[in-house]
Amino acid sequence: MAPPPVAAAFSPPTSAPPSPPPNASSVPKAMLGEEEGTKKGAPPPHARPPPTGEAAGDACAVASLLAGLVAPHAGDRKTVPCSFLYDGPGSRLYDEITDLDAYYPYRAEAGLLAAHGRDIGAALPADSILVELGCGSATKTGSLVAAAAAARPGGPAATTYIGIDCSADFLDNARVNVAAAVPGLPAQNVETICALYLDGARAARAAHPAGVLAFLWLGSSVGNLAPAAAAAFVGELFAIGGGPGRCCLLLCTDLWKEGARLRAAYDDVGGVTAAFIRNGLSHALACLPGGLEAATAAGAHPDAWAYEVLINEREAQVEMVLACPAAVAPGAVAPGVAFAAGERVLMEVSRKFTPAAVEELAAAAGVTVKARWASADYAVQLLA
Ligand code: AVJ
Repeated sequence: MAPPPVAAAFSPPTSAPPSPPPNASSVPKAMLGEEEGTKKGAPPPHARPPPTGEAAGDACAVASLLAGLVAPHAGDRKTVPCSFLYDGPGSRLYDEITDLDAYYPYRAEAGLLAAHGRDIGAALPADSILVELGCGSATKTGSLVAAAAAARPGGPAATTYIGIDCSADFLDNARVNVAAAVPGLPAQNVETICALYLDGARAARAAHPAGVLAFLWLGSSVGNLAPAAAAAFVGELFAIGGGPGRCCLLLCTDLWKEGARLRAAYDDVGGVTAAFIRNGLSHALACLPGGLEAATAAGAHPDAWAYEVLINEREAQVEMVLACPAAVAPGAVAPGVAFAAGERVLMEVSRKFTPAAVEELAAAAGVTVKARWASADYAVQLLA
């Protein structure tokens, strides 16, 4: 089956040097945790960005960047891996986005977890170890951990929380925040792992070979992945956990909704999202041999690229795109890379889910949706 154009956004072309593991060809490397990444600057203290691990200067990050910028198949757009969005300035801009009134997902998730926290906590296996992917400062997770602890016979003393994040900066805060939110939780029951998601999941499994692991994935970051990549990621996570019965996944997803609200959330009037996306292009260009200077000399400084938000109903996703203002000659920014005036580059995809789409994701990963809690805007589901 030919992948839809946008699914190709995350698939390295065959020329890409890094070879992803089987069955996960379109999962960003950073997410797979094949190698230790370092991240420049601080991620936002809340509302986790997608799992980055590719930093500027990282050879693999540059390889995947180049792979997305060399001439794609006819009809496909060039792409920049979304990990380039989350450098230091990008993380600060993303943090600003979560404060925007128009950016509803952050508050929608917090509201849903607040409204159904008790039920969600009680639905997690009573003996499970809570393992959060991309915990950051764990500001949203504390109440969930408290609810899970309250629902189990042994209470907080019988509860263990493990926060995984590729940025060490926030892991100390995560420990403090979880401890503060869960009175009676013994300090030794709060662990942190500085790693990419799947590496962290492996480490959690190794540290607790006999336990049931309840993976928590907040923030709808799964929306950055095309369907096949999302299924491969979830499938790999369950494989690491030991399969349903030995692990489960609490998956938070933004919901498909009318275009006007999506557009307002991703093309805010203050231009914060546009600045965030343009910063990602700056970061990406700065990693190429010609640097930002070559693009600027050609009249294509990132600030001059036009930011466009496309609401793709067919794929049920928001596409964040930049249009090049002027032709950039082949080789100017990097060997084999050229831009035409007006050419569009796909910078980020944010998939929006329906219940059926989550069912499909679960089925493709070989698991089942066991429970679902939702508001009009957002959903949390338990996969096992
Ligand atoms: C962090 C991927 C969940 O898709 O809503 C927000 C990223 N990009 N505004 C999202 C984002 C522009 C965000 N995720």
